[in-house]
Amino acid sequence: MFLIREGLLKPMYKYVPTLTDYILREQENFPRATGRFTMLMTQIENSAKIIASHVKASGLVDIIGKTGNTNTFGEEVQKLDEFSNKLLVDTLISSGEVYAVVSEEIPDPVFAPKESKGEYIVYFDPLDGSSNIDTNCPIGTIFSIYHKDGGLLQPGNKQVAAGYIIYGSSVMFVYTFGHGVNGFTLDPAIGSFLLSHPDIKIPEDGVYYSINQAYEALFDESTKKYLEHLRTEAKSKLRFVGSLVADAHRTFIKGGIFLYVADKKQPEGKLRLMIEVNPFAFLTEQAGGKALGAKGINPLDIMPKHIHQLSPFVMGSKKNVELFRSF
Ligand code: AHM
Ligand code: MG
Repeated sequence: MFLIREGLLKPMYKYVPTLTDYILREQENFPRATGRFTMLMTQIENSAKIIASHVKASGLVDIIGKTGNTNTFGEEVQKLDEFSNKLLVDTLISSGEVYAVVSEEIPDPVFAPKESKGEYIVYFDPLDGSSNIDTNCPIGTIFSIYHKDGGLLQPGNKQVAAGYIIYGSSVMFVYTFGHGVNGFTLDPAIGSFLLSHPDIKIPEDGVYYSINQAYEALFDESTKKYLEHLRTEAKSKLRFVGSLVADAHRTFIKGGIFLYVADKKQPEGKLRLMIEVNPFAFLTEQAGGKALGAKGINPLDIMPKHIHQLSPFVMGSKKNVELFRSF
């Protein structure tokens, strides 16, 4: 210790907070906190690690074959989705911390049994971007947490926390409690998420725009004009993975804009308000960016009518989103 203090010996290790350290420290800011919320976050963290290990192994074991089942919306469900869904439902319901969970893969909410009912409602998409599972492209888990007192249908501005886990070239856990956004990268050697991206802020503007341009013929005139402007007048670059978690994550880090707008075939868009749009709108706001929902209003202010309600979604750097809005 003395040698280190005197600068005679360089320390070998630098202390880097883990996700668990960080959540525990944040809990200290709430003097009346009971630790239950920390327990819930720990359950999500542990599930993410298990899903990450399965995603990594998916090319090795025969787990990615399609099951032939379809989800609530008639979409094909693949085995990793089913696994991740079951893991999260079972873990959270048996944790004693949740009142109910709502999964993208299940039409109705799942309620915890009377004897182990907790205080929170967790909305989640267990494995978003499922069309990318067997292509080695990034996929992710999205979660959004509410206090049970507001009931199942609450506007996004009532979220207690929201975040996502991206299973990409590295695995990252990114979340907000409403005090900024922090990102943690999984160190596979020790099995811990380490703080790698403190206080993430979306750049003021960026060159990337992300939209499924194949639907352009179905977009309204103003969106077509906006895209034409990007192609001809602005120095823009198109990036679209088809995995919201990956496209939004890039937008958080590099700036730019992500859009999944309404079109003639999907008049309400494709993304789910409570499961996909609101968690990302909360994160976007906390990272200093801007989000738009139906009719260009803040999705966080929309009172949902249905747990699986759809919504158009635009998010990203303030300047890019304002430019889109000006069209
Ligand atoms: P999923 O939850 O079934 O994976 O669907 C949601 C995904 C988003 O991640 C992505 O932004 C979008 O669907 C892509 O849709 P499309 O194939 O119409 O471009
Ligand atoms: Mg999804």
